Formats: sequence, C-alpha cells, structure tokens
Amino acid sequence: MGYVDDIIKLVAKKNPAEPEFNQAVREVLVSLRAVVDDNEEKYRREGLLERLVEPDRQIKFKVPWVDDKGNVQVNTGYRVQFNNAIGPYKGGIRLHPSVNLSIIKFLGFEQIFKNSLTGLPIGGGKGGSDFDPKSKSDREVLSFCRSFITELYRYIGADVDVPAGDIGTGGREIGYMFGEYKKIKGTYEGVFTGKGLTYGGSLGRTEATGFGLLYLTEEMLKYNGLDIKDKTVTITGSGNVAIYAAVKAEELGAKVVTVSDSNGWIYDPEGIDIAVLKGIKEVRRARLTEYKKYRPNSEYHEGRGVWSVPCDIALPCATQNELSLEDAKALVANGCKAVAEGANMPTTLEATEYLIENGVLFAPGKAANAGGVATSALEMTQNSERLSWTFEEVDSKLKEIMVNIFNNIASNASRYGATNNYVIGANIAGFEKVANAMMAQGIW
Ligand code: NDP
Ligand code: 2IT
Repeated sequence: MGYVDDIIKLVAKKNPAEPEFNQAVREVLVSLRAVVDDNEEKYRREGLLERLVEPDRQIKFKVPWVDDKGNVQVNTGYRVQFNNAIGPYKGGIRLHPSVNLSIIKFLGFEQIFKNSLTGLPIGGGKGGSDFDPKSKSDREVLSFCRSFITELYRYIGADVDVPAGDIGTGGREIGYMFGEYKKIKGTYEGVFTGKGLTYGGSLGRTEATGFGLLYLTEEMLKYNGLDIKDKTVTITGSGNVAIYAAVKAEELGAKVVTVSDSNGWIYDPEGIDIAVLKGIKEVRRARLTEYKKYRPNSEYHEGRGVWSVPCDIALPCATQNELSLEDAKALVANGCKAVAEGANMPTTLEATEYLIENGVLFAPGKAANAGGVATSALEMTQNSERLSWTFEEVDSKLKEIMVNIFNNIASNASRYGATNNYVIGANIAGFEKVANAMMAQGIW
C-alpha cells in the first residue's frame, strides 16, 4: 500500500469520531497521490504526511457566561493551530451549535492549503464554539465573546495566530473580541482581521470572500471559453459569503435566482433583490420568510431544494456537505456548467467526483473562497504598515490574487495530467509550498 493510503488509515484509526476531519484529509491526500508517489522515499523519511495531518496544537476550553435572565450558560471553545510552516496561524472562528473538534480540525486542515494558495505568508488554523449567536441579545453576545477571549487571548497574537470571522462571527463579534483582547493585553495590535473600519479593519474585507469567489469563477469560465454574463446562478446561504457573491454575480451581468438559510430557500425568477436581502440579513438579522413581503413574485420553500433549480452556475455558500450526490445528479441533468465552492467543503466527495466526471467545471473551496483570508492577510499588512488602503486598491489586489490562484491550480492540474481537475491542481499547488517549507525547517 502507498504512503497516501497508509496515512488515510492512520488518521481514521487515531480520530475515529471525527468524520469531517477524515473527509477533508481523504480529499486532500487522494489528490496528492501523484506528487507523493514521485517523492515517496523522501517524504516517508521526513515523516512529512504524519506531521501534516497532526495539528501543532489543539486548545479546548470552557466558556461560561451569564444570559439576560441571569442564568449561567457554559459553552465549549476551540482553537486548532494546525500548521505555521509559512506564516502565523490564520483562520476564522465559527460560532454555531454544530461546532465540535472534528469540524474545527477539518476547517483548520483545509485552511493550511487555502492560505498557501493565496501566495501570502499565512499558516493554517481555525477556532470556534458551540455558542449560537442567533436570537441572542447584543449584551449576551458580548458576554460570550468576553469570556471566550479571557481564555483564548494567551494563545493568539499578531505574529502568532490571527483569528477572523466565519459562520456566526461577523463584525459585531470581532469587535467585542478585539476589545476584550486589547483590554487584557494592553496592546493595540492587528490580532484579528475583519475589524471595523474605524479601528484597523480593511476596506473590502466584508465583500472579499464573495467577490473573490466570482473573480475566480469568471476566470475559470473564461479559460474554458464561457462568459458569465446572462448566466443563471443559484446560491445557497444568505450570510456574508452568499450576499457578496450575489452582489458581484449581478454586477458581472449574471442573474442570481436563489438564496437560502437553515430554515428554507427563496426562488426569485426575476433575480434576487440584493437591497431587500441585505435589509433582512445585515440590518434586521431576520429570516428569509420576510423576503416575499417585498417581492411578491418570489417563492419561499421550507427545507432544502436549491440544487433542483435549473442553473448554469451553482455557488454553495452555506456550510459543509450541503451538496450531495443526488444534488449533483440534478445539477448535471439540468445542464449546470460550473460549481464553485464559496463555503468550505460544501460538496461531498461522491458529488465532487460525479460533477467532475460529467464535465462540470468544479472550483474547490480552498481556491474559490480564498479571497476572504487573502484580504485578511492584506488587512494584516495594512496594520503592520499603520496605513489604510483604498477600496479600489484592496479590490484590485484581491482580483489579481484570485486570477493567480486560478492560473496556478489550472497549471498544476495539467502538470500532473489532470487537465481541468482543479481539485487535484489546488491540492498539489497548496501542498507543495507547505511541504517545502516544512522540510526546510527540520522536524517539528
Ligand atoms: P454566515 O454566518 O454569515 O452565513 C452562513 C449562512 O449559511 C447563513 O445563511 C446560514 O443560515 C447558512 N447556514 C449555516 N449553517 C447552516 C446549516 N447547518 N444548514 C443550513 N444552512 C446553514 O457565514 P459565512 O457566510 O461567513 O460562511 C458561509 C460559508 O463560507 C462557511 O462554510 C464558511 O466556512 C465559509 N467561508 C467564509 C469566509 C468568510 O470570510 N466569512 C471565508 C471563506 C469561507 P442561518 O442564518 O439560518 O444559520
Ligand atoms: O474559511 C475561511 O477562510 C475564513 N473563514 C476566513 C479566515 C480569515 O482569516 O479571514
């Protein structure tokens, strides 16, 4: 058996209760097979893959806080510092009731390769908690965030580990966490990204993941002789990534006909009204059931169902494993030409294989949604310089980064005889830089 299979088995044996982490490891390692086979002796001697799949550090802690009724609540906090071969640990904080170690480890593992693909000096990490910010008051969210940082502060820092947003963590939560960190440490440093514009945040960070997703999608289509203009796009989610994906898709002349949340989804045949969507989600933090009030010709459906809507381009932007084999079959049957992952690992392994085998252009999340963390790295640069760049400057750098990522993953796919298999291209390109840095730095 080859080195790749040995390591997949080892990870399953050591982490039997972590399905998402095993899934992410399998997806990456299987597509590295050609590179690993070419370098097997050297990599085995260095224990490279064993070291790559074991986080540098996993921190798990208690987060007690008091709710508005005076009751004590206790959540669990996590930070997985996975790999800092090419830069300080960097990755978001997910606040969602489903959060557990398996989910944080899968996200941290993905982040290593994603961050490498940006071409910027950032390592991989991820954190979170099973706290649910939905339906909590601002005061309760503050209470949780302060308690979370009371423990986490000792493990993070501008040159050590720089957290940011993810599901459930937006500008409000980052502000509360930054404030508490500053108070405890007494230093003013760029320890978080996604900060508000008045205290060190970068213009363009809010839009970056969604915009970057569309820049990469546009480039992938162009490379394959297609134009995004006038295409029908389906999107899942209605959070940060989904909203700005919809904004840029419409700007580029496509028509977005769906968005969703965890209760249901909207079909708007005339194209999603972004101003209405932003009002519901960004201003009132409300549910999508409200949308029909403003757009009477739209439909609201309970549960899942977005992938049954015919489209040219599908952009899953909600959460992991939200696009199954059955969904992939429906997309192919309806003539979908491209899938680009705004979320992390939204497509199951079987669905990914089916899409690629059936000629659908498939951009994996670690490439397609890398614009968020890339712009976070630009925020870190601005903080170090003590300067703020204009929106146009940040946006043009973001676009350049996304185009470079696409060229890099396309050329690496071809280099290993897997033309147009951008999963293989992304994993190889992301891995090689990290592997070289690890081998240059001895055994750790
Ligand atoms: P938000 O919290 O802003 O939005 C998440 C959206 O997805 C909401 O509409 C939410 O619905 C929906 N959603 C979340 N969990 C589920 C679930 N279990 N089932 C169904 N719907 C769900 O998060 P983001 O937009 O920031 O993140 C979305 C995805 O993009 C995640 O996979 C994240 O890891 C990834 N990502 C985010 C980046 C960023 O910069 N923010 C960067 C790169 C990737 P509801 O409100 O009902 O919960
Ligand atoms: O998954 C991701 O890349 C993010 N949630 C963004 C991480 C970051 O540090 O900006």
